Amino acid sequence: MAFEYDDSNIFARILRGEIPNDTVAENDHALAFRDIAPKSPTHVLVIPKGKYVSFDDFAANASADEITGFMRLCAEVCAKEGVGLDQGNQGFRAITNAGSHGVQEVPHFHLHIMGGRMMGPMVI
Ligand code: IU
Repeated sequence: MAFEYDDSNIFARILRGEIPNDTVAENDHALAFRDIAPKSPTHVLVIPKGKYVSFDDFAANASADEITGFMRLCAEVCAKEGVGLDQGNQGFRAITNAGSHGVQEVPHFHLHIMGGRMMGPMVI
């Protein structure tokens, strides 16, 4: 079964400029913005500009340029937010939820980059 992208999802609307967002960084292939309900001092969502439902959709179907652009923007966010390991920061957690078992709320692939506090153990 193919991945079915819903153009009415909230992140698609953000990408179309219909809804404002608190942008942290952007490049040709991805946008990073602050989560509207942050669960940690740093809580940034990184989304591809292309129409990908979930991590597995993006991993299977995005081009090499899209994947590189997405990943480099993640690195830029870590550096900008002062959580990346390269400058002696204390680190972060990067997670993505997929589908109903993953408890994904918004059906446009996004990576949560969370930091600024000690995370708890992974909850399963
Ligand atoms: P999830 O991985 O799909 O479960 O997470 C969706 C996230 O999107 C969640 O942390 C929300 O707070 C966040 N979010 C947002 O930043 N802006 C919005 O308008 C909406 C959700 I709706």
